[in-house]
Amino acid sequence: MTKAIVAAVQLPKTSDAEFEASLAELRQLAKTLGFDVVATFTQKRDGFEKAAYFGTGKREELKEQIQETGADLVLIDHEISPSQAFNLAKEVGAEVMDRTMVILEIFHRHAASRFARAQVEIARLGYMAPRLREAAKQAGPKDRARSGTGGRSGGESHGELDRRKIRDRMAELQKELEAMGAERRTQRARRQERQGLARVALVGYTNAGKSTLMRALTGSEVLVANKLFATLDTTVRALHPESIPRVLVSDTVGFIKNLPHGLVASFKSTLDEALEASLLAHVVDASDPGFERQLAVTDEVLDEIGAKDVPRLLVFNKIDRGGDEKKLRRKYKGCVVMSARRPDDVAKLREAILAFFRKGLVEAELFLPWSEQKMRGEIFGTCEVLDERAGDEGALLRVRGEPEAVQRLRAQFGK
Ligand SMILES: Nc1nc2c(ncn2[C@@H]2O[C@H](COP(=O)(O)OP(=O)(O)OP(=O)(O)O)[C@@H](O)[C@H]2O)c(=O)[nH]1
Ligand SMILES: [Mg+2]
Repeated sequence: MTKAIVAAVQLPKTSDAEFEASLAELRQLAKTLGFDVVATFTQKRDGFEKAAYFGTGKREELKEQIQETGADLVLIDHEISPSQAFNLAKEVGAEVMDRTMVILEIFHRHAASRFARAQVEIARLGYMAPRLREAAKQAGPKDRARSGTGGRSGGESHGELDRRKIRDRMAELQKELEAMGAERRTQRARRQERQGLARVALVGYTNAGKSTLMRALTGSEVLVANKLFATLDTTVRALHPESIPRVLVSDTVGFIKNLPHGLVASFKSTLDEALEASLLAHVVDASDPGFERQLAVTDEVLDEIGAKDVPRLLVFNKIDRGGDEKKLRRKYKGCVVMSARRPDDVAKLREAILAFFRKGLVEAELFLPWSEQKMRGEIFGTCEVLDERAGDEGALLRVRGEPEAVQRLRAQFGK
């Protein structure tokens, strides 16, 4: 198992609690990648050291700790520059990965669909390009000498050639994504035509329980795992048992603090589909001591991708594990506090979602003569029957449904 040291500089603006929470999260990310975290290494500093992130003395100390623990890898809890990473690695004698690289690696391993894989590859190439440039610069004259004997024309260095390959590959992937995007849009349009337009998207910080709720609400078998970024693709399923109106639920990729910018850009299309939803159910892990920060991060990312104005339902999940229900209700008006483990709570969430979509529904009284009983199936299929009374000549029904459907029935059976 790869042994890793989690390391960070604490800047003056970062509180101890925030710093600790972020380190804990990086340890969790490391675990997701299968690393064994053997130590945590920190330094308080006014800024990152320009050349190698940590100050000179601290780098010596880190080197010693690496030798003592036998660590292979240092994980830095910030995004650092290619030259800082390069210099630090060289000096301490272990590989260095920054937070962005760690997250990209998880996305890379978890990407299952062709679409997600292409998105992650673009983000990774965008991250790699300046790092290759740095490596080429460090290799210096030797690199150029090699390129002179390598039979390559035009005197291009390895670095330049690699960078051109990266650019070409990124352009190729971009084209593929656009083609897949067009295909997805047609599929989506067809799906919406078939199933109506009421849509809710489950969004939120990674590991909040979105996929678990997706399963509970729709009876589908999406992946649930106690890992960060278990879900990378948007899945869409209808609420099950079926509801009036029919509601489509989508499960989406989770967010995290300092989500690499390349990833925000490339996952925008995945999220776009979700953001066409009329309602965002923002799922928060209420049992996590850092839930407020996670909530704020999610709000920021949602703003960034243009979802600021989509109505939200705040869902505090995992309350069986901890959290102060009363306080949450007081502070966040209209929120749902629940546990995905309790069927009654899931039913409450379902009701809250339905209540949102029912706002646009209308009610009507219908009279269905006994001779027209074959229409019962259609009425019960398109509307919610609130009340039914039998009379001599037929049944009196009070129904609620989408304006169009109710209008059609009223034209035929209105009182
Ligand atoms: N105790 C408890 N655990 C829960 C609850 N909801 C989800 N979990 C657990 O939390 C972990 C993460 O759940 P997921 O549903 O995969 O989380 P997610 O939000 O989809 O995570 P990503 O796909 O990584 O964004 C799993 O181990 C779940 O079993 C809950 O209400 N209570
Ligand atoms: Mg998930």
